Amino acid sequence: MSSHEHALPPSLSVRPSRRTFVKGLAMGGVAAGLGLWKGEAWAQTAARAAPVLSGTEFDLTIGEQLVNFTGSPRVAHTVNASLPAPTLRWREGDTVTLRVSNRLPRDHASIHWHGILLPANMDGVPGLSFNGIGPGESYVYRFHVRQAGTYWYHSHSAFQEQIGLYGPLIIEPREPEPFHYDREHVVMLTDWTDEKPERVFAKLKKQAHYYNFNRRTVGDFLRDVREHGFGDTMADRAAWGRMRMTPTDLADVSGHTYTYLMNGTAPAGNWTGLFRPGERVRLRFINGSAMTYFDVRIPGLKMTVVAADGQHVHPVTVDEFRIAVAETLDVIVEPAGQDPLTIFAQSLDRTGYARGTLAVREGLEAPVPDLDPRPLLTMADMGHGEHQVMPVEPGAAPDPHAGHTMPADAAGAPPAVDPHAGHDMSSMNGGMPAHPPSEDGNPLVDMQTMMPAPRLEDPGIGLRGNGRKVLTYADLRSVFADPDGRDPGRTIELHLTGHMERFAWSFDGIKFSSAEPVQLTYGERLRIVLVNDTMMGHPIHLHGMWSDLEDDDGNFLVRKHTVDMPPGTKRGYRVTADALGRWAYHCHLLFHMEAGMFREVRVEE
Ligand SMILES: [Cu+2]
Repeated sequence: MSSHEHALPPSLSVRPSRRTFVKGLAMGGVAAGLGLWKGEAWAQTAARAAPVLSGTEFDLTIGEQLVNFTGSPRVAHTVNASLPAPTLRWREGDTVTLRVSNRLPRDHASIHWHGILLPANMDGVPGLSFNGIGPGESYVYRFHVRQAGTYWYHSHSAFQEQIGLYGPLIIEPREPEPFHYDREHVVMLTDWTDEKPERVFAKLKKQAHYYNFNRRTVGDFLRDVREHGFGDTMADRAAWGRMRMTPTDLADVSGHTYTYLMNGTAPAGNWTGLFRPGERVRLRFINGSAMTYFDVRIPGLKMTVVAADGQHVHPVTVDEFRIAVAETLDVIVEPAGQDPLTIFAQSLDRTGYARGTLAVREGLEAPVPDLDPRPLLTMADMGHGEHQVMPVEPGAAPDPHAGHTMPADAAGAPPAVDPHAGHDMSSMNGGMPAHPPSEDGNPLVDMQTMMPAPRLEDPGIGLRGNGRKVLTYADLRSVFADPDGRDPGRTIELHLTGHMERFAWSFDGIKFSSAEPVQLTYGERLRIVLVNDTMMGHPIHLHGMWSDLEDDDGNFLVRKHTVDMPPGTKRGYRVTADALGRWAYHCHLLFHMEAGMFREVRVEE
């Protein structure tokens, strides 16, 4: 028995057979149309670039398509039989018309244009923007393009985004850009699973640790005792035990089921982007994953970040960046010689990677780095720098040095924090935040952060002090001043909440199904403050309007459409409610959104 098996709970005696990272097939990808699939003669085709469609009129057909990334054919949902969907190229200032036809036999479908400013009925969210596109039906999207940059599009129906319905969206600017480049490549990073996403979700609901095989073992424990002493190790373990999670809970779904794709190509397939030595190459990174944060670097090459979420930023040169789900980053690289270079995108939990190669011709490859050591989430990650960790005893005063505590124990223990003490705690403990009353005694909430901070300059767990210059949000500065200019007229604070074991995710402990819309007044400038009370990162996306991230002092920092919220952080951003209608506001981790971390934002006169 391997050490992994010792650590698995008995309920997991039936496990996926592939316990190592799935590198996929060299020639995997879109295999054949359904006509061929029904016969016997389907064949793998070589990894290929998704087609590029440009202009102002687009016909997009959603259908089923056979793909094969691991040796087992599976049905994906695709646009124009392509995975990723075709790269769309628009021009700022044009009016685009997109006829989207749904050829799925049974399911409704939709396309949402991520990060795009448009009328609410063009946003593609079933239930808010429209009713979705029924099987055999089509929907015509038409709107004026008011921005430029790197974006993407994806289904907003059920779990279609996990099974292939996503593609890059590039908008050419009207004005020249503040940097120069000779060629460009889209680098779209996604996660693929051979399991049906409905089944993945059901397993997470039943056993949230299902895909987390990285349990610590007795051997690890003894090593901790050697290194840190018995008392500290015990205290640390007791604290983790009370949280009902393990320090390796970095991702809900891991490389044990996921194959990580670069432009629809598994690592073994080695997607390749060509360059000539000395060229300046623009790479448009898009994280189109359902659930995976990627840490990206190109060993031997510096990357100069020039845009984030499609919007220009002051250039900043880095060795590595973390890209949250739904974010985009544009970088310029200058490969000087003939040597191939690996684009290495490891998952945050270090259970796998996507990779590809920059090369002067097809067929070359460079060494692929080992995965970094798996980071351990410590209590100190949760908003406080001290390595002092104390378990919170029922009824005891909360420890201000512990990052998180539990508001209520679902197993029946008394709450660790007095549910009525929010304001008193603030005065008692200085930095202690007030939590919304809806979190108190809430069976959907098992943690609260005690010392939240913006931590904009923190590279994040697993990237600190790794010897490389890692991009942080503090490095991202828009090239323009606050485009609105008004001070926010009011502040809305929302807490990101969850219960790890129940796989329950929500805002303020209230799931979407029982929540009232967030009401905004047309034209107002307001501030949204998010506090992450959970131990996972959540990329939060507001549709239809920009999220203008503020720095530690509340000044405008950078314009984004998706704001990542690492565990224990508190971050503020400004929103101009300049788009009437009903808009989605949610965590972009697909299974978190589905579990309830979603709100309607309603902008009314
Ligand atoms: Cu989330």
